[in-house]
Amino acid sequence: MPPDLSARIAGVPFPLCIMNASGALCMTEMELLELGSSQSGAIVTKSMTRVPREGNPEPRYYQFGLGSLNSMGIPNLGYRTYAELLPELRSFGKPVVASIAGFSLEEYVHVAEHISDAGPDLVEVNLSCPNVVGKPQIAYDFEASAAILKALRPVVRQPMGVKIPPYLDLALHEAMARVLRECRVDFLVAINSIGNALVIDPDREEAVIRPKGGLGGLGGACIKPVALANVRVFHQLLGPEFPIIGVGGVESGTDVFEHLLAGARAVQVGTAFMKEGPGVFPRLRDELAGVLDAKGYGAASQVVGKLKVL
Ligand code: RRO
Repeated sequence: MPPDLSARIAGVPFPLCIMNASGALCMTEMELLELGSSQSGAIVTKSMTRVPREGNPEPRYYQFGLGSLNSMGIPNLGYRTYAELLPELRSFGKPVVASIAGFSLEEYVHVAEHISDAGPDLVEVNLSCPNVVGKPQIAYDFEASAAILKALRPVVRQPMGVKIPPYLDLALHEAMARVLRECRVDFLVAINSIGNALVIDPDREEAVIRPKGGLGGLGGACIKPVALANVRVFHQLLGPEFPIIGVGGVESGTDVFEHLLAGARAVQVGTAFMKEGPGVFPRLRDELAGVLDAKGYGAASQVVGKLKVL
């Protein structure tokens, strides 16, 4: 019998514990439909705002050996278009995760209310976009985060999750864990890209992307240790019953396995999906099945949080 690679997040069944990360090839109707027919365990949308956005000037995405750097600037079609697409997206028979963003508490509430009415399976509240000039990442401000999540809780009728930025000090993990408990958040997505990184092309003597003087969100293989640490620490702080989706540096079945060990029930794939397209999902699925099989596990869920402590 092949290992069971399904997952359950806040009561919602996922046929496969591997899905796209918000932002990676999930903005246009075509991209979302392609995700629907792919092997991805869910369809996660690009973070949506009240009105459509073009995003930042190009070049705004760069791939290199260690990962990727982006400063997209939340380009999206606006929540109305995603709300209209939802019935078709749901017909693929896997969860649809609506990612929402905003520039004010009122915008978050407006977008959440309307997208919740359209009936996604889960709502992912992005509190961690690093790429808008003059707009700090909300999740580094715990009071502002709590205010938004408290306002969203009564209007989001689906399981509500939060996408956090990387935290690099345990006092910050603890502060966010308190907010998540206080605001009755149902699941966590950890982590967004590491904000405001710089990649330089030494030949051209310039930054590789244009916006914000070249600063952008770092993703891919090089951020895996930071992602794993955040998954691990939140798993310990919030307890084994609290669902966590791990994101960061998933490029192989072994990377998925490591996220599971750290405490993730499922993973999202950004940089590797951008690089490989939808073929990444069956590849990771088969590789994970191989890793679990070789180690004698019958299900991905058996591994969650089982990291051994030295
Ligand atoms: O659109 C972006 O620039 C972006 C977003 Br909303 C996000 O949450 N994370 C990221 O790396 N880029």
